[in-house]
Amino acid sequence: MTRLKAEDIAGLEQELAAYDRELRQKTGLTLRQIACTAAGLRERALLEAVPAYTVAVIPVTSGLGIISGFARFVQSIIKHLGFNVFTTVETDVAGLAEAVAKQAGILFLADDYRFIALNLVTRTVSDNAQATGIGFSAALHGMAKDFHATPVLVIGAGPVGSAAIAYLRGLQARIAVCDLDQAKTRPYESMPEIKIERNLAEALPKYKYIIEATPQANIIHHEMLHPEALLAVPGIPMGLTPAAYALHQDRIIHDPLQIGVATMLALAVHPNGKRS
Ligand code: PYL
Repeated sequence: MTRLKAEDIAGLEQELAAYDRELRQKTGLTLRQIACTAAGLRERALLEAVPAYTVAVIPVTSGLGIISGFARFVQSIIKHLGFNVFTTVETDVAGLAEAVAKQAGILFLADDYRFIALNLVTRTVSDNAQATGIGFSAALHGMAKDFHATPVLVIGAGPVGSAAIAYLRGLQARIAVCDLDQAKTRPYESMPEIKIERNLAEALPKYKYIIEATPQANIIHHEMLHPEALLAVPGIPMGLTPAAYALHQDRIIHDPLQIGVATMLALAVHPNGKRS
């Protein structure tokens, strides 16, 4: 997982409403609808859960420490989805105690290795990498519409990419996967519905639908892409070069945290997609 920097998220809190409009325009879904679609629950079920939960975001100082603005941005995404949320004054263990003392039922906290949402009532955990993989897959599905006729190339079979593949399999999508590390693609060699692409440059122009889930920067240049490519690009750094992003940005879904956090919340509220 690539660690965010303060500048990656600076000012995005004020742009959440505009980002939500951009998502609606590109995918036909709002941020909350993407999260609910990915988590397998109706938007009404999420909204009905609002009175049941106060959410706490707990800053964590371990490892490389606090990322300035991280907790506040996570809080703003959760508030944007309609939930009561606060960031604890205390950090770490004291922050956990403060969150429980203030009746929080769902806790969001991240160290340098894991970012989780912990539901104290249902005793379940949702994970940012898994939520990001399924959230961006749901967003791409909203943009692409015909997954059944057209294969999706997943670049990177790490925690985010493998979650995306699992979600796409659930949609009976046609899937291709490419990863430099053959150990990451080996689990898919026995799956007939998944094609393994060994060479990214050769594969890219063949695919209209792409999920770029690698920690590499600048591996996708404009001329490598299918002319009608639609891309889901979770997190930072972005695999596309700035020039490729500028040329394609009306057909790209990209953010550092928004879709992942929104989907974590939907999963935390209804961990196994209980429909109601
Ligand atoms: C959750 C993000 C998504 C991509 N990389 C992950 C990352 O940057 N993780 C580190 C988060 C550290 C947060 C810090 C704080 O401010 O509480 N412990």
